[in-house]
Amino acid sequence: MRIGITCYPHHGGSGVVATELGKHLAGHGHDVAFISYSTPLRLTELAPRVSFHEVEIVSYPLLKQFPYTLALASKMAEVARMKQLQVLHVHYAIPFAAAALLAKQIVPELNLKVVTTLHGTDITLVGRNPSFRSITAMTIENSDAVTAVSKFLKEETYREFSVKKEIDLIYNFIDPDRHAPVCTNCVSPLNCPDQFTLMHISNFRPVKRVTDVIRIFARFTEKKNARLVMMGDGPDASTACRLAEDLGVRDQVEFVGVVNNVIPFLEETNLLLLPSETESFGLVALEAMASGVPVVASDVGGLSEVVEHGMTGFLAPVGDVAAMTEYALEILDDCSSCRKFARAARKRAVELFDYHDIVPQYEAVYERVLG
Ligand code: GMT
Repeated sequence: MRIGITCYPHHGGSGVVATELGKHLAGHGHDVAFISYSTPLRLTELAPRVSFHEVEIVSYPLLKQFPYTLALASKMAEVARMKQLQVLHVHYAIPFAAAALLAKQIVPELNLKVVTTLHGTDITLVGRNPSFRSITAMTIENSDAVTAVSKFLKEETYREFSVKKEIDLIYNFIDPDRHAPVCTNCVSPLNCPDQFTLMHISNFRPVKRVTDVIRIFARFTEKKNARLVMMGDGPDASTACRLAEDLGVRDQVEFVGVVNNVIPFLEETNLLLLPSETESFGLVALEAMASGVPVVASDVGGLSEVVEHGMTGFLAPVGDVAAMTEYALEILDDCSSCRKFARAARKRAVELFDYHDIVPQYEAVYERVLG
């Protein structure tokens, strides 16, 4: 098949899923064309059958806000014509589904099919906004197929938008060979260190509650020697840094910024903290688990579909930093507990979210819409 993929190219789970999916599809012999304003973060090199097409951003005094959706739609149509695309698969509804539906009308002769994957905040935050609510519902109804990355998100979409469209549940995935503990049987050589490494990965937006991460870490260090790796960047990074200073733990917290390859960091991590306000899936939790890293997260959204409470980590109510600290201490209490959680985390990630099982589910959706 010939598939066009559009996503947000900067850091963020939806871009990661879109890019990894595209690479695996090309590995299965499909032609994949990425269409965006810059190269997706994880598209570090173009493998055979993968191409990248840049949407040009032009400036003109009249255009105070550049109409990206229109430029993207034109580019999608141009690339569709050039590459004879059959499917446009957009990751994140706003504004990509609308752009794809426009592109479909620009080149009616191609009979392009639009597949929209809902990732989370396109439904739970942005799509809900009155400015986007009706267009989000319209694009869901008019896509040829719609997929959601968790049961929670699928149900939330029906609840929030009262759409009739059939939504396929297709979970996010990992490559078990790439995301692997350093030593599969012993799980991690670092799972019983003198100093524990805790990690948080996000875009540091308010929804991620990064100050909760710092508070949990500060309480944790009252009992255990530890360091905290804060990976990513965003509006709340400086607030988190100030709080670490105020709580006297700044020296143990490293802000490493946006990182292309999280794997070497995960290999040195004992526990991931993800105390989000909302999380449709929590791809970072899955990537951590695949690397044998247990997770303490908030009990929201689709996180309970990823993290098995009491087995691969723990879930606690949003904002309950005391409970999350206790859970972190329980997991890292002794070597056997560390290993037990690490093994279970790896096992669940591989059994339920292996790309070998998930990517064919997307291929089945493409085949279905193409009739
Ligand atoms: O978490 C974000 O703010 C980024 C967002 C995105 O679009 O990249 O993440 C969403 O999609 C990810 C991939 O499907 C999910 O793993 C995240 O849980 C989801 N984020 C939220 O629902 C807040």
